[in-house]
Amino acid sequence: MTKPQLSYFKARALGQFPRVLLSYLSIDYDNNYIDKIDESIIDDLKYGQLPLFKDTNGFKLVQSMAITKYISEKYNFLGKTPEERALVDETISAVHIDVFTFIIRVFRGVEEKEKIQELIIPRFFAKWNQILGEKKYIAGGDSYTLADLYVYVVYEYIGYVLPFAGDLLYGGKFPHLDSLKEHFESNKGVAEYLKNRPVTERKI
Ligand SMILES: N[C@@H](CCC(=O)N[C@@H](CS)C(=O)NCC(=O)O)C(=O)O
Repeated sequence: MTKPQLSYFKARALGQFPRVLLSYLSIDYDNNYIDKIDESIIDDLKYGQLPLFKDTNGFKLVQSMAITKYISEKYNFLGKTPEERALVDETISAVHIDVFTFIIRVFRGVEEKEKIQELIIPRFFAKWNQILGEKKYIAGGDSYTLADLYVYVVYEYIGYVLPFAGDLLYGGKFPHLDSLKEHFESNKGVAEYLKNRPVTERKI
């Protein structure tokens, strides 16, 4: 295997974190779109779930956060000090467990949409905007890390899945988050990924 491979459905959801990461770091990878989990892949899926990352040395890994951390560690994108790395963990947990999961629950009608404005925006997006205004990088330090990438991805994603949330967030209301988005989207690899990202049937 000459290239690492990322397998995930033709959806954004959890696959977008490793896909954007691999693109941002200019890693030449096989972006393997899966229609359904069948016998061709099931044996590689430890818990029967995607995403799956296969490295060039044959190493296989599932769980999106483990995948993004593994790649980031290899490419020095995880933070330089124990404190910075801890803040990266803190941020990606907040993005994945608290915000991403909540977005999906609102999309499915399990949570009330009002909670986006009452809870998710003030508690998370406003805080990240404030941190970026004070420190430039979400995890402090002197360079972008996986924490910034996770915040960018979920900032872009929320307006896609829940357009009303985009109206509450975008267009200068959170200028530091807009600048973060601009940073990632002006990256050549990410721009290319966004251009080629397939339109999905299920809007997640
Ligand atoms: N905690 C896991 C969750 C993985 C997960 O829920 N994957 C879903 C798609 S988003 C899946 O493969 N579902 C298929 C199934 O459960 O049969 C991660 O972060 O990777």
